[in-house]
Amino acid sequence: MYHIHGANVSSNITKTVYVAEELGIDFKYTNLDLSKGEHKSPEHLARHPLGKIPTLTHDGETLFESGAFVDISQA
Ligand SMILES: N[C@@H](CCC(=O)N[C@@H](CS)C(=O)NCC(=O)O)C(=O)O
Repeated sequence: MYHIHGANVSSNITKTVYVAEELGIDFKYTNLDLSKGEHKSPEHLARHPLGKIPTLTHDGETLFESGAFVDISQA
């Protein structure tokens, strides 16, 4: 299953979720609380070295850059 980590803050997260929904991808969504610094936790820094969201994890690999999610969804 795909796993998106995001936060309710911007279109970068919204478009990632929209693309996953539009493609009918089975995914789990976890909302990170930026005010608590959850995006800078060691766990999230292992997914994204700059501690940003959104991230897309699948089979132990994590992708980031929401524009890249949109690009690969069109492949
Ligand atoms: N170009 C990246 C931008 C990622 C980005 O800057 N995300 C923001 C939220 S939209 C973020 O993580 N902000 C928290 C921070 O930089 O600490 C993308 O499109 O995924």
